[in-house]
Amino acid sequence: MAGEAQDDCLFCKIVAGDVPATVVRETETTVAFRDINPQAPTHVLVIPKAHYPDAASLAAAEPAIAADVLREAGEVAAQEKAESHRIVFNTGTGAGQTVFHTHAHVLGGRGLQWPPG
Ligand code: DGP
Repeated sequence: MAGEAQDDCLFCKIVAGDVPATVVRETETTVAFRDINPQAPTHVLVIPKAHYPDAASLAAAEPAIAADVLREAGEVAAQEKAESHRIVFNTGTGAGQTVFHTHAHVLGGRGLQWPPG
């Protein structure tokens, strides 16, 4: 069923506590944890606890939870004192998505170039 945990999903395992992560925030619907391969001094991933493969499918099925993810991304930036920051949803392999469980990257703590590579 849509939104249900997937046995083969790394981020579902982090939600379940079966894979360790450095969690910085948690709500009823979301978890925020540090990226294992940080690209900036602040690099936190905000995920919905429910499994949806990308941002668009989450927003279509559960718009309130998509809003929770965005709000939490802002809260992470504030908590990290990253006033200037970037919130990114890579979508599709061509855009660099490697984990197919919706996640917002929150990047900050250094100057960020535009356009990204
Ligand atoms: P993306 O490439 O947009 O799908 O981002 C996936 C991110 O997930 C990538 O920046 C690295 C991160 N990542 C992969 N495996 C783990 C893990 O086991 N723990 C944590 N904390 N992050 C991970």
